[in-house]
Amino acid sequence: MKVGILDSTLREGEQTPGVVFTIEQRVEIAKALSDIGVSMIEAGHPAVSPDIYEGIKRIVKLKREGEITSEILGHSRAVKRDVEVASEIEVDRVAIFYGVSDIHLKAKTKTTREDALNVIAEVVRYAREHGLKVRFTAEDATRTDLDYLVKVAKTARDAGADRISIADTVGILYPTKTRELFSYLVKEVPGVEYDIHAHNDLGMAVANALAAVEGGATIVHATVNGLGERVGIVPLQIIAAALKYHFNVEVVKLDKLTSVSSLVEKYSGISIPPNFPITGDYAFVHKAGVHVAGILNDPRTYEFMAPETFGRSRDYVIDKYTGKHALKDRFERLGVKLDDRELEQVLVKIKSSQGTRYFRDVDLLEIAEEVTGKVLKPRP
Ligand code: HCA
Ligand code: CU
Repeated sequence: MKVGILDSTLREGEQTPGVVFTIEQRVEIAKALSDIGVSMIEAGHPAVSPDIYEGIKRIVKLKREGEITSEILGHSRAVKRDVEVASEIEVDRVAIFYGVSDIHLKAKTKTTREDALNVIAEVVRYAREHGLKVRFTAEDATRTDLDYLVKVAKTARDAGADRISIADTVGILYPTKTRELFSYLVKEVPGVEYDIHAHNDLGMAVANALAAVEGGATIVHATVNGLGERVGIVPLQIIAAALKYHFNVEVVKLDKLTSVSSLVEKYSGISIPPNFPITGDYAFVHKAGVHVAGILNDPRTYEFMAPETFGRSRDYVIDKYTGKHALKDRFERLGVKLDDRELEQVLVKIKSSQGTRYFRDVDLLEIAEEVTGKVLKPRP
């Protein structure tokens, strides 16, 4: 299966409310993304501000020097000025977007369907004349009349775009529909490759991205931690894990995802919740007695993949859901030997406590001391 990742943390991700990256942070993030092996980096929309312009320039320079290997893209409206800026900065590819649904044509560009095709053809050709590779983005593609979307794709292709991004701009797709849409486009408009840009408004971005890949998309847009407009797009860590699990493709170095996620948490100021898949604090932490007993026998009982794959380790918490297996294991790790009866007594105390969220190791030792009447020293 041929599939790669376009990471858009620096473009879509910076469109998260409150997120701004400095030039240095942009460069560091791009470097980290290239190091883990993303195929493409959408480094920003250079016409937006001088610091984004400068950031992309620095990233392009690292690309020239061989420090970054991913293809570097600049985002661009379908206006000549934006294309000129992208060309000036010498990105590898310009990504030109145009809202093609009737809603966008009426409310934003105030163009007719026919005129929009002319604009798209003209701007794509203009970019090609400037020596740029072109991805054309059909913005709001998923609310666009299908016959018209086919015309749009053909127009962009014939004008010289070799990639087309199908943007689910407001996140309304669901998987079966996504797969159908991509299969149809691949058949009706061959000769270009397709990207899926899936927003997460209905919580299905990752599922839609997988379905698009099944339908023939060869690039999935993602951002680290799922950043992006409103509720964001496909999180890089989740799609990478899903592609590995389902299709055995490693689109990035999986064991580096956690550090990249932390880097972007730090620079974006947006922390992921503990129950976030793959890189969240609890992604590999177990709780219920039955679960912990299971993983202590064979971790596959409650883990879809080993945490080590992602540079993480497994853990479990002790509270009133805990069973004897977990408790025994925890005390063994602490270097404390309790017999069955003592373990039972500790467990009774844990279960009869009310409202205690966690029992830390010190709490457990304290309870064990009460039960045994001995002073227990944990293994150093
Ligand atoms: C935007 C629009 C976009 C473009 C996606 C793409 C969308 O915010 O400028 O270029 O593939 O969601 O439609 O992010
Ligand atoms: Cu978007």
